[in-house]
Amino acid sequence: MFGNQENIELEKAKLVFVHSFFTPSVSDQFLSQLKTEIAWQQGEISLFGRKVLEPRLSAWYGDVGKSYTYSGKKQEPLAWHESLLKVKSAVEAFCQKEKWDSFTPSVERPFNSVLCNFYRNGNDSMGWHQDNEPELGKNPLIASINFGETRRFLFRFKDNKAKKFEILLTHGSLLIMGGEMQHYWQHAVPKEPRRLGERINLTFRHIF
Ligand SMILES: O=C(O)CCC(=O)C(=O)O
Repeated sequence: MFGNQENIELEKAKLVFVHSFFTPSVSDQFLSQLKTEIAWQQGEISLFGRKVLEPRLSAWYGDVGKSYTYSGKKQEPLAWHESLLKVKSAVEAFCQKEKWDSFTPSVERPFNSVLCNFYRNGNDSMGWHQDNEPELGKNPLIASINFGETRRFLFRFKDNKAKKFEILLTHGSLLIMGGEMQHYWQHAVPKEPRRLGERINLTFRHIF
């Protein structure tokens, strides 16, 4: 674990990327367990006044009462299960060793929730957004784990979209977004129709 760590300083943001946070064989196991154990659902969003299905499956897990409202929908948490808790403790142990600046209040406390996303193939995607809902606190620390197909993860500066950055999220990798990132930067997972494989992403969060 923890091979190939990169610390990336962006304007108003800190990123940590660990290419091989989990080994390929451990990652294979998590991928197949999570695929069957998570209660995947395809949610609906409103787009220009029309209800459309989200281009991916998702599920929200967490401590009792830690609900999360995004895209206009309130999600009540499902109860943690073993695979999610195993990933969570590895990620927490890593985050607690790292130095995070004072803009990141949640690092002293464990993550208490996770948004799980399942991309069935390269036609599934996540549009531009910021993780800035009020229940995440002022400057959230978001830890994102990836299993399965490699996908591009794009960043753009909100007030100057020409400022961009991108990273390839690979099988077993960990990406942590910290600092003031969610105020100044948006992120997205674009469609990549040539990528055929399945991908699971878990973003651990702290809900206040
Ligand atoms: O699938 C990913 O890597 C992105 C997930 C994401 O942006 C989110 O959960 O807010």
